[in-house]
Amino acid sequence: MSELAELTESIKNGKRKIAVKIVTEELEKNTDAGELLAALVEGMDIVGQRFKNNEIFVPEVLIAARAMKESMTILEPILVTAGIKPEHKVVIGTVKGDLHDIGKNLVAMMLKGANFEVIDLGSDVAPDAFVKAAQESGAEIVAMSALLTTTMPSMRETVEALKAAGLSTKTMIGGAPVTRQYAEEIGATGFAADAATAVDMVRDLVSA
Ligand code: B1M
Repeated sequence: MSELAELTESIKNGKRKIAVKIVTEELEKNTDAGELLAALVEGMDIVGQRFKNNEIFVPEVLIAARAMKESMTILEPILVTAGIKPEHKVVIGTVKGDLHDIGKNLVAMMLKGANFEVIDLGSDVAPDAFVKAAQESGAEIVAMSALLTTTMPSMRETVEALKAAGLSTKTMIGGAPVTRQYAEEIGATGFAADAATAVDMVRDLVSA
């Protein structure tokens, strides 16, 4: 098996130390940083697919994401020097009044794994904070998570606040009580039921 294939495997299986070792050694051998990034992203893509198919669950995804994150810590400065940077930005947060951030963090990690620049505003994020972040970053997408039925209206308020600010930013929503029908009702651009689908959705939205 080639080193790149082994790197993909190590992410897929959440083998953090092996992934970090391969990235370090390959950089010493002057392997192209872009190729290493592609191998890492491929590993996270497989993790996303397996999660979507219920073949693995949240803990395995978190372990893989940690392996990805540590590998990226080493790779990132090299990518920056080489001028390779994420092409698209996503602002993400859990909406106002809502402190649940485990699902949102999972979505953020998977997006980073897919090489998106993620501006994570955390939880309990007010509509105007989403607007400010979208304006300042120029992100193409604002992604919102809600776990409480009582905080879902804040998604509508955020969609409206973005429009009122004259931004053409696309919006994606998700979280256990959120449905596609609700997304349509409030005028959100997209809905995703899980973190892997969220990555597919963001890819579709930025290429549309
Ligand atoms: Co809370 N809580 N909680 N809670 N809590 C729920 C959500 C609840 C369903 C439990 C219950 O009653 N059965 C219930 C909500 C009822 C409702 O509104 N329908 C509830 C309640 C009522 C509350 C409090 C009000 C309790 C109280 O104080 N009386 C309170 C509210 C606090 C607040 O937010 N203001 C509260 C507090 C908490 C804790 C702080 C203790 C803790 C949160 C810790 C944290 O997140 N840092 C907590 C937890 C852990 C839960 C449960 C047990 C687990 C949620 C979770 O993390 N799931 C939850 C019950 C349950 O779901 N079984 C519950 C795992 C996570 C990976 O899944 O977030 O759904 P999830 O994310 C998924 C998808 O939804 C999707 O992708 C993820 C992975 O595939 N997804 C997106 C999520 N965001 C997305 C965004 C996207 C796309 C997909 O695009 C942008």
